[in-house]
Amino acid sequence: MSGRELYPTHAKDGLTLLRRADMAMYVAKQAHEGYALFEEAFEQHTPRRLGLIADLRRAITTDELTLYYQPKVNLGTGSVSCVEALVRWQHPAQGLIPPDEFIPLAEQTGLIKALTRWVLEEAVGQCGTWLRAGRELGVAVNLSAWDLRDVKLPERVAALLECHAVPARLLSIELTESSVMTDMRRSLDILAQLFALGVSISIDDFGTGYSSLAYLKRLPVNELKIDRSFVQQLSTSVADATIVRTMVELAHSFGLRVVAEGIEDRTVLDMLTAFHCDLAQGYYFSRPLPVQHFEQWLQKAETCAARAAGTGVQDDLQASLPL
Ligand code: G
Ligand code: G
Ligand code: MN
Repeated sequence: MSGRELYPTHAKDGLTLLRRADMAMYVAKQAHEGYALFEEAFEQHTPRRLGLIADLRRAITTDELTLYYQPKVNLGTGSVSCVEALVRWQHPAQGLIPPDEFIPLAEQTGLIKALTRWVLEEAVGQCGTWLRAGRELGVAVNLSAWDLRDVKLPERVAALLECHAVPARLLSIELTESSVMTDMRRSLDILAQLFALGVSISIDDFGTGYSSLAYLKRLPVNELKIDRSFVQQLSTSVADATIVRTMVELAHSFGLRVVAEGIEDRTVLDMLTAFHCDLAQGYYFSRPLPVQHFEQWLQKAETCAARAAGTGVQDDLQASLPL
């Protein structure tokens, strides 16, 4: 990479160029990479963010991270067959920090690899615990673009499943289109290995990317998750209703399962059922909850469903919201 390519794109004056090169070096060192190119996002490294990076490194190895679980409800049976695991950070001084704030930091510094490893270990462990308690519940984990460049990932996932005696079909990996596109060739190779293990692959935020169709036939995929931006105005926007109905048909014609996310009311749920959507996830059923609260919610939902057997199961799931 010659200097000419960086100037004047990365800065117009020498001082800024040097400062930005310095930031890139800092990021490269943190990520244990040979080099990094400056990105606008690095400018957001305020002292607070730099402090958080150091704290995050510690948080991954101590007990500060935790997983919340949100159910995916099967619209055919009204039962919960899987959950999405969503990471939270209980910072000792700053309280609960949402993933939107620390996942980008983890990605910029390379800490994401250790974070994902922790999330996978915890989620597969929990899946095994449920399984041995007689509850077969699939668990979905979110991966970032960085994880798809990690050639060791498939063998680590295989070892993890074996260690916790969890069948691969109970683990699902959620990826966004853009994370797959970042390095298509390497991502495809890693995805193919995960798929071959029997792990389920899900495309998250479906419909928000640019390349929606061409890659569907090339990727090993089991499930599409329709982005909540299309779902939330389903009952008021004719265009969104058309888009969602078409997406469900498209997914089914590829032999894929469809999940709609962001269901917040009954009207939207009824429309999705009419569209033959397979699974639904959203605040209408439950917010993401810490494991004990999720288990309480699930128990209540099942009790209500059993009591009202034959009547509207979804009503009962919703009525049993614990929070
Ligand atoms: O509940 P919610 O605020 O949890 O999640 C916000 C965003 O953070 C979502 O886009 C979600 O995909 C992402 N996210 C949540 N948990 C994880 C995780 O364990 N790994 C990665 N890479 N992203 C996550
Ligand atoms: O991008 P991904 O789908 O992984 O992220 C899931 C995110 O969606 C999490 O932040 C979760 O808290 C959020 N979420 C789940 N259900 C709903 C919902 O019904 N409404 C809204 N606004 N957000 C939701
Ligand atoms: Mn997700």
